[in-house]
Amino acid sequence: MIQLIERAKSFTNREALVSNGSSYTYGQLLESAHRVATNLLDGRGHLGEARITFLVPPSFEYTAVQWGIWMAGGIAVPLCVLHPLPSIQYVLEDTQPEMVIAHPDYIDFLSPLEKQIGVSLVALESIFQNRSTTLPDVRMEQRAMILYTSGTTSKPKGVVTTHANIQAQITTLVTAWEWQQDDYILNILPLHHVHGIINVMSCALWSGACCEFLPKFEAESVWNVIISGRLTLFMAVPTIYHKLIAFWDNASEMAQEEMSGAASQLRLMVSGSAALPIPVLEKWLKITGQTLLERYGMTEIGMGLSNSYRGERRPGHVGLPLPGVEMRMVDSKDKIVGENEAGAFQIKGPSVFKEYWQKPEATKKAFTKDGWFITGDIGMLNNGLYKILGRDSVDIIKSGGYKISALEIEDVLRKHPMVQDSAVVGLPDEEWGEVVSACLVTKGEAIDTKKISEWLKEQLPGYKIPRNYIVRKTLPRNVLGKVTKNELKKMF
Ligand code: MCA
Ligand code: AMP
Repeated sequence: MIQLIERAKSFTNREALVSNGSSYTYGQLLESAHRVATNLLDGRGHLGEARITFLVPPSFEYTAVQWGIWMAGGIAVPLCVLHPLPSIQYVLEDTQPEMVIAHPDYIDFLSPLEKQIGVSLVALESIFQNRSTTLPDVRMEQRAMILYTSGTTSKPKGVVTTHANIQAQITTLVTAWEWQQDDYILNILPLHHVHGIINVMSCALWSGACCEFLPKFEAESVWNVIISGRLTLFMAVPTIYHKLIAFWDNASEMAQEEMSGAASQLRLMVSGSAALPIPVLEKWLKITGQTLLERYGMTEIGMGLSNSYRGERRPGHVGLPLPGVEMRMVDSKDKIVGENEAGAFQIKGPSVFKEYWQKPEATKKAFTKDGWFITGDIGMLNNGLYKILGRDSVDIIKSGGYKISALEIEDVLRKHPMVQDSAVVGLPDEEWGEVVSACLVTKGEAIDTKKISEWLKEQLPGYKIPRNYIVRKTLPRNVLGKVTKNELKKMF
């Protein structure tokens, strides 16, 4: 039994979702999800963990499809509406789905893949047809979702979570941040990552609260919703707070007062997915009276650490382990480190993912022999609270809250006919955290980097496109021939 969905039966008349100007109750969500499940089953008893991919913008329909897949016993694989066709093709080839459910706006975009890789494309309307059947029993240990995350390998890996993992990821936050039925949250994040799916949407639905979708982030629209007074909670990545501050800075004094007054009324505002710069925290406090609650998470673990809801929220720190999360810090020899020493974060608990999709070797490598998940993040316990110091790999970039693999971009760049070699790094940036930057070695001819970006956009999502380029005759390398990325950063 999936408790997230079972619980909704006790909230049937409450408002669950607001999307595209309409409001939907929990009863409507359950009914639509049941239809989706029936159409997916199409006479079968259980989907038996078949992968169902879907390309649907954040909306009531997105949630009904996700729940319908779960009710029928399938694995939900959300696709990103911002991704170009090759990125989608990669996920489809990797998950071998039974079908791709497509919103009408994306049918033409996806149709070449029907022929190319033989995937079955199903229009969104057709799985909402009015049919009903008895639904299967779905076990908590079953695989429920695959989300793609970039790592230290070139191509993203599918992170598989079970229903039990998802439930643990939700309940720890509901407890720690005191979610209640009367809460109302705005989702402005993409729904192919944990932050939007779990922290915002699923925590609201677990609690009998309401989640409103804005399909695309725009500072003005977010401020208008805040001014409306209907929000009790808001969660976003640091870049979004930076953009909201920039909008506030450019507004008239009267508008600033209205925005500040409304924002001060929320019961909680959270920042995460990337380090929250202290100047952003301080400016937000100055203009809204709100101390942002910073927390730390990862696709593989959900949320791990959080500053306190009722107690101290210390700038530059990510707090303490959430309920149910075990955490330790070790040195390079796997020896536990003490307070004020830098160490690598390792995490255990029911929220930790099951496996990387069809990558047993990568899964094995991600855990210690005694079952701790190796996050790759380096931190320190400082006066009772943890802080993040960085990552163990220079090949991972965080930009706008998205995790990006430098190796993936380098591999694509090397396929360009004029590029002989490339190295990609993240350069610190106030707004984006880091900005993707590339050093190119050309095959002799002069190169137009604008054209390189345009060419890359056909193959990679916008947030992975380099914003800075330099062209050099060779890449800086150490005696072993490895590119010295810290040297390279200095060259920009
Ligand atoms: C866009 N632009 C950028 C970047 N992205 N410039 C530099 N670096 C970037 N990364 C530029 C575009 O080229 C464009 O420029 C302008 O910004 C607007 O582009 P647009 O695509 O419209 O951007 P946006 O919609 O304003 O996006 C900013 C955003 C977005 C809303 C912050 O990046 C976002 O949704 N981030 C959240 C990602 C997320 O949910 N991560 C959670 C991962 P021009 O105008 O010149 O063309 S889950 C996770 O990390 C774990 C579990 C956790 O802890 O939460
Ligand atoms: P993702 O793989 O997209 O889920 O990104 C997870 C990574 O984001 C973590 O491993 C951290 O490196 C980073 N991250 C998440 N929250 C924070 C935070 N509050 N401060 C610093 N880094 C963070």
